[in-house]
Amino acid sequence: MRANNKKKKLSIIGAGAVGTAAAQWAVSKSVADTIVLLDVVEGLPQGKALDLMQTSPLHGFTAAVVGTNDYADTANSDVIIITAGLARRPGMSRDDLLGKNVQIIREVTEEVARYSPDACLVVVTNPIDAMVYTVFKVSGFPKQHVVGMAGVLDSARYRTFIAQALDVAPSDVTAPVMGIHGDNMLPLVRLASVGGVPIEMLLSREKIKEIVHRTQCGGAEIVGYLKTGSAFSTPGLAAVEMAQSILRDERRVLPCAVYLEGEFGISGIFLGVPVVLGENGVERILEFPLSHEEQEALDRSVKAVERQVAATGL
Ligand code: TXD
Repeated sequence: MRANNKKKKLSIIGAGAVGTAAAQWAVSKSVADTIVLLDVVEGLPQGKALDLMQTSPLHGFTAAVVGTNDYADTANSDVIIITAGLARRPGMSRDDLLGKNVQIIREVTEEVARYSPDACLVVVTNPIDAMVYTVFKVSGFPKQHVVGMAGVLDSARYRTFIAQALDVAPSDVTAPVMGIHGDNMLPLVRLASVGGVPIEMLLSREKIKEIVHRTQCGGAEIVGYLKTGSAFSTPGLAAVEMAQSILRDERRVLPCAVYLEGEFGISGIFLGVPVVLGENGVERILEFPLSHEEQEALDRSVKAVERQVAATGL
């Protein structure tokens, strides 16, 4: 981490389940000096921000937490996490959300871009790979400043299931996920390891298959339990991990949906790949040779994302 004494501002658009969790994690991890929570619903972000602010004596944090319906309050943010939009209900795919959320995302992007033209935008709203593309096109921001959150969450799920199967500390599991945030995502088996030992040497093929499948359906498993919404704690923390790496120039290597121009043989769409996140946003894409099967799986992701992007009408 590099020293940087400039005061930092993080805004979170959407004070729903994920936005609120993100605000809570951002406060508890003290990632910024000012944290703004914005929603269209009057009173909702104000109430939630006030409640969070009142944790400060217990937590001992000094950040200001502001709840608002006015984008002027987000002005000059360093990072903006966008969670506004509808969430899935049982039986709904992420694609079912597309039409409604593309409208919401257009509006939100125009406003945040107007007030914070230099910000890095971390997009969470589903279907993520198409929504982050929408944000990129509507904002006109450089590609380094627009990034989608999905891989950090999917990888956290993958790591959790591996850790449970081997009864080891989850933080010692490395397990990257690439591709679309959906059934065609690619949890990489070859590169998953525990303390540096490949999981293929520790777990049976059947067990690995089961873990990969559970990771791919990880979102639906939670929607199935919750019924009225989708996962929020880990998505909120995943978005904050990304924001933190940018705000503090940590240069974390995280799987993120970024705009590809030839990397992995893919161009013109956002897709999950390993990237370095630092003060300039996407500092670098870590490109490496894929096996034939991995490339095939990634190509299936590309097709699915291209279908989504076509449906945005952009
Ligand atoms: O991995 C991932 N990327 C995801 C994505 C993981 C979990 C959730 N994911 C998606 O995030 C989910 O499918 C949704 O599309 C978003 C937000 O999920 P959340 O669970 O937080 O949804 P809520 O609780 O319904 O909150 C959405 C909020 C709600 O308070 C609305 O009033 C607000 O968004 N909203 C708006 N805010 C500002 N401006 C506009 N136009 C607006 N429209 C709705």
